[in-house]
Amino acid sequence: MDLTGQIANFHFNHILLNAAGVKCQTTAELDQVLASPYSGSVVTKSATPMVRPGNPSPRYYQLPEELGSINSMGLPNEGFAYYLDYVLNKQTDKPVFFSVAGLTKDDNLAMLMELEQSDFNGLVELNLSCPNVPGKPQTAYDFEATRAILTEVFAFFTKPLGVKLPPYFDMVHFDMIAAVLNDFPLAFVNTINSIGNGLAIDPHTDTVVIKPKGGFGGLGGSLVKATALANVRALRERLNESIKIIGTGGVTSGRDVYDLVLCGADLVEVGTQLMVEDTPVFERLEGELANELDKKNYQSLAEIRGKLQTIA
Ligand code: RRO
Repeated sequence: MDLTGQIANFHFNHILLNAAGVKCQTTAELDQVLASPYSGSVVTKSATPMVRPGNPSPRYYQLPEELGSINSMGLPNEGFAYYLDYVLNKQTDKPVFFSVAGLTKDDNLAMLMELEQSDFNGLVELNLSCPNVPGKPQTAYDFEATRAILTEVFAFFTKPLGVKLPPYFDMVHFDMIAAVLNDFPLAFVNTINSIGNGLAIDPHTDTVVIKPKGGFGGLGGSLVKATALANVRALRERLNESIKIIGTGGVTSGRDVYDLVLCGADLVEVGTQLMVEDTPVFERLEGELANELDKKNYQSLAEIRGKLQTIA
C-alpha cells in the first residue's frame, strides 16, 4: 500500500505530520514528532525574530464531546535562531518544514532572507493566518497585502516556499486568493489554519474558557472539518497544478484523512487530535487510512487524490 506524498522534489514516506503550533515549540517536542515511525515530516512552531512568551494562560482549551479546541496561544516561540539551529543540526531523512510568522512584513522578509542565505534545505511555510495576536489582522484575508508580501519575497527567495492560509467562506474569496497565489512559484499552500475568533463558554461558571482577548480564539478539531474540506477542494480546483496542498483541520480518524485526500490534499496535518493522543495518533490514523483504502480495493493514495465525486 502506497501512503506516501510528494511536494516539489521532496518525498514523504508518510502523509501525516503535526500541524504547526502543536508539539513543535521545543527541540524535545520536534524530536518526538520526527521520531514517530508514522510521521512523514515535522513543521516547526511559527517563529518570530525574537523569543516570545505568547498570551497569558489559560490559552488552550479542549472542548467537550470531542468537538475540538479553542486556542489563543499568541505565537509563543523560542525565536527564529533556535529553530534555524535545530533544522541545520538535526540528522534526519525526513524533509522538514520551517514555519515563520513575523508580526510585520519586514520581520517576515528578514527571516526569509536568513533562510535563503542559510544551508537550510527543507521547505519553508510562511504563516499568513495567525488569528491570535491582538491588533494584528490575518494577512491572508487582505488579498492586496498578500500579493505585496509575496512579490517582495519572490524577488529574492529561491527555496521551496508555501503559505499557511486562513479558512475562506465565500466562493468569490476562493477565486480572489487563488488569483493571487497563482501568480507566484509557490511549492504548496497549507489550508486551513484555525477558524479565527470563535468563543466557547463554560456552562458551570458562565465564563469564557480562555483568558486572552476576552475568550476569543481559533477553533480546531472536528468542528472545522467541513470548512477544511471545502478549502482544500476549492483551492485544488483553482490553483496551478504545480502548487501542492497540505490539508489541515478536523482530522480525528483515518476517514478524515481519506476525505482530505479526496478533496486534493497531498499531505495532511493533525493538530487538535495530536494534542489529545500525542504522537501515537500517527500510527492509528495511518492504520485506519490503510483500512479505508483496502475496503475499496485501492493500493495507493494517488488513486483517490482529488477524485471527489459530485452529483450530476
Ligand atoms: O500561536 C497562536 O496563537 C496560533 C498561531 Br501562530 C496560528 O497560526 N494559529 C493558531 O491557531 N494559533
